Amino acid sequence: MSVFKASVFFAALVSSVAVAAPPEVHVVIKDHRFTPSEVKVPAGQKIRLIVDNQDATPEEFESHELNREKVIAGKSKATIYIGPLEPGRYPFFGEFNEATAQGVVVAE
Ligand SMILES: [Cu+2]
Repeated sequence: MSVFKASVFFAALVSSVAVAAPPEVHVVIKDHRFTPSEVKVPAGQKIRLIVDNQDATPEEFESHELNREKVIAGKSKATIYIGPLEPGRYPFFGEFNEATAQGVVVAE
């Protein structure tokens, strides 16, 4: 490999590491409930929480502990970045259906 080819190769390698996406965790909203209702995530790193609202009505993902609040239209998905988190439990709820839409992120 020439010096030029080698440097292109290493530049590509470094940039692919730099853009590595944070781990993804999926949660479904259906019948005004979160599934799973307990979401385990690794502590100490940024997480992409992808919330798939399969209900026809909008829901608002809200968590005081995670300091997040996001309206998700019916039949659509939203990405919510959380963390890096200390180990612990971080409750969340659906503000539009709080009686049933309850969950918790567990960082460990
Ligand atoms: Cu709210």
